[in-house]
Amino acid sequence: MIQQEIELPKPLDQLTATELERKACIGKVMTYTLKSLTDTFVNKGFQWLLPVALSQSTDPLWPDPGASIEKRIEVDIYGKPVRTTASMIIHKLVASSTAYPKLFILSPNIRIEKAERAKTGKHIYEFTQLDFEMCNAESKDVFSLVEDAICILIKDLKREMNSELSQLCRCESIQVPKVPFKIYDRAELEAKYGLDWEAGIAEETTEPVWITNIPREFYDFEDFKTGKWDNYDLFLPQFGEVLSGAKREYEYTKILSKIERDQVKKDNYSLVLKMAKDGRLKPTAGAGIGMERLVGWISGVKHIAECQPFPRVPGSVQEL
Ligand code: ASN
Repeated sequence: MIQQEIELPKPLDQLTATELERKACIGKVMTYTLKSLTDTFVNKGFQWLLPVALSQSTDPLWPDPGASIEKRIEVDIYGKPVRTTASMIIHKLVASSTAYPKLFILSPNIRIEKAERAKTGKHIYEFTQLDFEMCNAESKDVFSLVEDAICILIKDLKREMNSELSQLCRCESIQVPKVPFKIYDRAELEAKYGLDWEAGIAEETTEPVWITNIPREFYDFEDFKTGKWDNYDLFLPQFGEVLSGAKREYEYTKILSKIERDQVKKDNYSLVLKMAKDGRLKPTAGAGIGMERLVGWISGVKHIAECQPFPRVPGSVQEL
């Protein structure tokens, strides 16, 4: 895809009066989006967990061809190494297998993306996921939950945020999608569009679509017989990926063999391995919605850091 030349979002103190107005407008869309989605999850019986920032175990983000992490942050506290949260996937597996069968978290994720990703418009080095997990659930349960949450959100936004959407010139482009969303297999898309299938489908589709069967981290379910992955991304038209998730692995031997295959450090995952070995890890499914991406799509931004009060553009560090 031809990368459009985009201006990088500036910090608050450098914005003109008009730019501040636009910023405030996007801020209102963010507020309403957070309200609508958290209401939907609470109404559907999910418990709202608070996030953590430092843990021994975090998302390995490996092997994922989409990941481009320049640096992994590790510090010592109380004589032990901890990492900043890359995603709360491991916490979700443990929490939804024990005290919180249906949970969600507004989780700040730190991923120090390579500086050359500054102008993709889709990457920021700190972002927030609405990360959720359900015990004894499958992919189809996640699909219908997310489709419902997005339709409620867009319907309500069009009613309650009409003036903001019109200020952002998004009244026409944002419509309540048709359900169920179409499902595509990544292998099919690769055959059609080649390796740049992500850009291909994002440009072509006029409705949100699910993409399944994407090879990635050990915690997503992989059928060893067929080689297919029971996982998914949600792609938005003219935008791209806004959510990723999966049905999860919960069997000890599979998790162990995948960790070893991927050459991921086993010591960082000893708790989840022990729980799986003891039969205490349950079959769950879930996903995480990138909040800046979702609101960025709704608002029609060129760069998702426009949705952040304090932009986290790869390669640049500001005072705030
Ligand atoms: N939140 C994602 C999931 O639920 C994981 C990630 O962000 N890497 O699968």
